[in-house]
Amino acid sequence: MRLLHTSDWHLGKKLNNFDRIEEQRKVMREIVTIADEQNVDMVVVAGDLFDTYNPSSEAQQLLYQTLYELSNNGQRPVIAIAGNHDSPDRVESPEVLAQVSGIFMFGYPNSIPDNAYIQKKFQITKIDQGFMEIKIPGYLAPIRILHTPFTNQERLQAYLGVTEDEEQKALRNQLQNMWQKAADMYCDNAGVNILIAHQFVINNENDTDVKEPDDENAVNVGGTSAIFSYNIPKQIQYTALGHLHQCKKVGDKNIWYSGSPLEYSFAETNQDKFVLVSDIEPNKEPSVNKIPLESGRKLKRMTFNNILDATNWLKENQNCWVELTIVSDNYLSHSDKQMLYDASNKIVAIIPQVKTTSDTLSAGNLISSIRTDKTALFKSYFTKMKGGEPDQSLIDLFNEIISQQ
Ligand SMILES: [Mn+2]
Repeated sequence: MRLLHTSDWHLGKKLNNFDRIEEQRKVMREIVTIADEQNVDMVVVAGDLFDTYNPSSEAQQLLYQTLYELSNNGQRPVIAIAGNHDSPDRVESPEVLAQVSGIFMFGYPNSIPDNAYIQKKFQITKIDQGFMEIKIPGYLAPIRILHTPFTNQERLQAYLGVTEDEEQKALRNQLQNMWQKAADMYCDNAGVNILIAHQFVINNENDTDVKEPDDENAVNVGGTSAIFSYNIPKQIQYTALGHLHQCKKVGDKNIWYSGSPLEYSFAETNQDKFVLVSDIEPNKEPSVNKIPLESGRKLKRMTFNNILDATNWLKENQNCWVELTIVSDNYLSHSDKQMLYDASNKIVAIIPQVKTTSDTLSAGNLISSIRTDKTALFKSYFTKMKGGEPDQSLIDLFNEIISQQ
């Protein structure tokens, strides 16, 4: 059985004020082409389908169109779950239309597909809360799928009931119990056993090299929401995760983050992007293949000591999104900025870095100015960021705003 695993599409996501829907259309098309060329039997999208709870209509249209194309006219099961960026109800709302195309959209950990809507191009043999077993044409073994959209402790307790035991209360223990119960009931080695989840999963309590994506809402606040690889039942042969934007295997079992299809923040600079295509057979070690995605633009963080070098580089690198740092003796002039913006229409930010002067603010006098005078603080901040003092009209404007608070 061949599975395509992708996640973190964040459809509708912008880079500062720059729209990326065209890039998203291209990379969605690339994923559909890979699914067809690789002849995959099933597709999993492991959460963060949209970037926000209220995505634009073009982002919604792109999601439905892509899932439909991936379903190959209802012959290829497609399973999409909600991430922490998605509204669980919104993810489930097209259920009636989705299921006749063989697409399953789950918003909650106890979601169950409604059998009434299923068109029988493939067979659903068992369903339960957070679980389904399917049979696809031409493949004998049943495919068991544990599907757990993003959940936090509150959501999980609402479905599973409150436990008094402190240790059992931890999210990872609750998830472990829930998964183990389903695995013991449905997953023997006569079938293919898969878990789909959108969580922060690390190898164990000592695994410190994993970071949540930049400008993502962190889900692992204070370390209490991390799931460990050993919380996943032994019966599970392949875990398809979403949340981290880098393609990554967790520990030495087949627990995988596919990563996002595009570089979404400057912290992802130089991360290659992939989908994972895996062959999974009952009672065997899966073979996992990373297939590169190439249609996205690169994000570059560049530093230059003068405007000329910067504009030359920009002219030669028209295809990347750029965060530019310009190191200089003074504050950047309007005409300097204009030259840079004329050289490229993909400058996301210009950071002027004025060479250190003797009156650089220290943390100590910053704190004392917060306590004394907001205007003085504003002046120092502006001077530090822009390399020159604000003029009187700006100070007046600032004072006006402050007086209205
Ligand atoms: Mn996420």
